Amino acid sequence: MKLTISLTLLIGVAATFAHEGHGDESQMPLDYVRFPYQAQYPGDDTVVTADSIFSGITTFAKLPWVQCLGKNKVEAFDIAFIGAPFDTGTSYRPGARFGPAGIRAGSRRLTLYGGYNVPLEVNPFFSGLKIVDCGDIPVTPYDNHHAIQQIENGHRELLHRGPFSPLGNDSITGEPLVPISKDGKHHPRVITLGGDHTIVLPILRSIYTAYGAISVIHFDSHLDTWKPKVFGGAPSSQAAINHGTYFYWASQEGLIKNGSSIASHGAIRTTLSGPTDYENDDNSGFQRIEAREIDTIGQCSLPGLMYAHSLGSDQVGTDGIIKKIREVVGDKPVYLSIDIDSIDPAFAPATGTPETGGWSTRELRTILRGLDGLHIVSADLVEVAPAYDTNAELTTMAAADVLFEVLSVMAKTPLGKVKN
Ligand SMILES: *[C@@H]1O[C@H](CO)[C@@H](O)[C@H](O)[C@H]1NC(C)=O
Ligand SMILES: *[C@@H]1O[C@H](CO)[C@@H](O)[C@H](O)[C@H]1NC(C)=O
Ligand SMILES: [Mn+2]
Repeated sequence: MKLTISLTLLIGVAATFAHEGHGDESQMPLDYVRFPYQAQYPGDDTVVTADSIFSGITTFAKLPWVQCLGKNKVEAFDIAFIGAPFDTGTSYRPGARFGPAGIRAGSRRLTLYGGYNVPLEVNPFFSGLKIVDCGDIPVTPYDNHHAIQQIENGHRELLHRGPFSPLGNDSITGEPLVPISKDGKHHPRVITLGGDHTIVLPILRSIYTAYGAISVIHFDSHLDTWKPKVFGGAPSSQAAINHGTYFYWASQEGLIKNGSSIASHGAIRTTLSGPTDYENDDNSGFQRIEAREIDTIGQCSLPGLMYAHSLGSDQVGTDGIIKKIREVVGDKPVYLSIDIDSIDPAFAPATGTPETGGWSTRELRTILRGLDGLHIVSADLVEVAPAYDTNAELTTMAAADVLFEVLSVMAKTPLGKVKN
């Protein structure tokens, strides 16, 4: 038994370094043992050390820690988790600088049973991709201008590192895939742990260098396209860049695709300064899906028939939301940004600007799985402020599980297309 496990370990490690790529089932996500519950005891010299999900150093999902921005500057990967512990763009509750550490703590349990995602029929940790936790980008808490530059530089350095696995061939035609990026290169994916939402401005500046203006799927209870005069009053040019205005700036800078059907907000339910906030949001290129639409989408709204008729079952509830998002972004390369406040504070209270009336954790996870097949080039999860969490780690667990869905969707779809 012990021999079998250590052989599996050796084969796994060997295969990982042999550039096997997609379809290979043998990546080892855990440094020491195949599954934590199989931890070996010290004294067994075939295993480095005993480790289990509640002990040892905490990385996202117990993935290997690679100092991607430090001594392991040349190490290649396919998907990297990286923290951006920045929260000095927050309007209400500060504390998201502890988000990366909190999300990692909430993610410890993800591989307890091995990490197979039942509805998506994939185990991202054994999909042949090399997935690592790069630690955090160094971010100063004293100077927002400098911090935003640090985040862009850190993200860019990861994004432009050659990926570990080749793109492989199309699963249907067998034709070799070519990159979908604008610079023609195959880039790894970066999943950023926020941090407040301001971090998405430097991230989109980084994404632009590889993909050009990008489509965005944004889950949030807020618009985040507010004009600086409306959100924060803009007493200085630096104050004008904050967690309620970064999409306004991203649009102004041409980082997100503009036009009628390119970017999509989901879970919106904020109050406004007035209806003009929605006009401004339209001008920033976004389509909105309000949180409450989950109850009504696809249902006949003729007077008196409000709840009597529903259309096809693929057009109501979470399916209706998924359909609407997919129609908006199509098969374009897309950046995914998730504010934990899209989930109702009953399930995820520890956040910068909580809004009641949101989606459940189950609903958001279902909607994210509905993005299966989209070309998600990178993603983030932001606004987790662990100091406001329950002792049961409700919010950080929700954040980790949401990212597990994102990771699973990414693992299923390579960032390539058949040349035509
Ligand atoms: C992709 O197809 C080529 C032939 O076009 C083949 O040589 C190669 O082994 C295939 N790669 C994978 C990962 O299947
Ligand atoms: C985006 O497009 C809309 C409508 O086409 C336009 O009104 C708006 O000015 C554009 N925004 C930017 C930043 O180009
Ligand atoms: Mn936000």
